Amino acid sequence: MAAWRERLRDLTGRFRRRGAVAPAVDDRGGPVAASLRGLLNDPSIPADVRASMSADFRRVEDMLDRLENEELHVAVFGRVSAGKSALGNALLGRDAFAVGVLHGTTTEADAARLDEAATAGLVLIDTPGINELGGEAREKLAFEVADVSDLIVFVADGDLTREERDALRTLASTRRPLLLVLNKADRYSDDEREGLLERLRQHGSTLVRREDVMAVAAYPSPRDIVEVDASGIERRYAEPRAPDIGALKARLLAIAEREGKTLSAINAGLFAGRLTDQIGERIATARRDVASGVIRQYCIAKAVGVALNPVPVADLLLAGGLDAAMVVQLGRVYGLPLTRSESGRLVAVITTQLAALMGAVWGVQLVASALKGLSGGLSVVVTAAAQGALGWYATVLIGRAAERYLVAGKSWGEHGAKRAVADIVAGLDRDSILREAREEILRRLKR
Ligand SMILES: Nc1nc2c(ncn2[C@@H]2O[C@H](COP(=O)(O)OP(=O)(O)O)[C@@H](O)[C@H]2O)c(=O)[nH]1
Ligand SMILES: [Mg+2]
Repeated sequence: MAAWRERLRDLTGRFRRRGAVAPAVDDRGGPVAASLRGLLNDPSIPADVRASMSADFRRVEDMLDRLENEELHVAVFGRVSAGKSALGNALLGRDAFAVGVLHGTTTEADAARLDEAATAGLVLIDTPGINELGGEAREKLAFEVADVSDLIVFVADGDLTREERDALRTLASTRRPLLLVLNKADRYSDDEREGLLERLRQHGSTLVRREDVMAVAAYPSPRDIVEVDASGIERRYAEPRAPDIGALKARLLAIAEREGKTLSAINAGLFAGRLTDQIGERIATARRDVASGVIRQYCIAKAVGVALNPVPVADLLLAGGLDAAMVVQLGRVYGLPLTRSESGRLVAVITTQLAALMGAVWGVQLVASALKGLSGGLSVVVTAAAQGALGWYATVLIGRAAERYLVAGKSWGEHGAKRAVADIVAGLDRDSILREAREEILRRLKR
């Protein structure tokens, strides 16, 4: 049985014989833990992506720890002075957090582990309070807290302010189990308390279940006692009162019972899912950058080659050897190796489509664009630069089309090669590519 469940049982005064319910198998955190271990050990994640996301990977390690150890992380959230630290202490049964400290400078969640109870796996996370935080900082804090906790207790000491309602919404959006607690119940009459609880239930109506809204007194004010003895002498003293957090403990236990370690599993799963998406995006970006570099190298090679050795425009697309070499390299970038003949066939498909487009759509206009901005004089250089620029442009188109084919897992998609190539042509800014090419070529020819 998970140690934190034992701990919660102790808290509520309900005992069960230790070892009475032994887990059938020790699956070390279950399937989510297994997928986290997979993510941590995935050899296909490039080292630079891993390095740029090291903080996230550390968090995955923490979550894995938590899953394997079956810890339950409970965060207290709310305004300064609502009694978050006092409530944390009451749950822990010891003074782990400073109470009554106004506006500490802490901006990060200050997590305190139980020493003895830490082994029991119930971890309370105290937070600095949301007053004076702007909307954005408040959201950030809420997300940070949600990320490290399995369950959030939102502590208020009266009706909710606007900022508290915003924060409650943000927390609810993280899909963590959320309890809404009215603290300092000892300050209110029964009627006042019921009225306030009803207000809180209304505010939380779509965010928190009715039964998850309750009143507690984490650190009730001492009772003033006046005693008059037999001789009529009055004696006054303050009698400390024990915390009244029974309702909250019962609720925590019920949720813990109901969801058990799946709580941590769900949260870890959500985070790992987000992380996997981010890793995917970074890998895609990194690959695209490398691919752009490869395409540019071949653009320069082709353009300079053509410029030094002009060929008729119609033949530009036929000089396919370089293109095939480029496509082989692009295949490597995308982790989908192509043989030389596969890549030759791919280039042939693309150039056939390009040739059709060139003839049908641009023709003369394209040549005019290539010549634009080149001042006369050295007509040979002008023609060479224009032709080189066209070669460059053709290489970009071929490279981008091949890239698209590779990204889709070696497929042209449902609309086929013709449409895919036409999309690439339409999506690229022809004139700026030609301009860049001419400048680059002229720079190189002048050298
Ligand atoms: N009357 C009463 N006062 C409380 C209760 N809980 C906390 N307080 C007081 O509220 C103040 C703020 O408590 P604290 O836990 O430091 O609030 P935090 O800023 O949310 O961490 C302290 O002076 C506590 O003594 C309670 O249940 N009843
Ligand atoms: Mg505090």
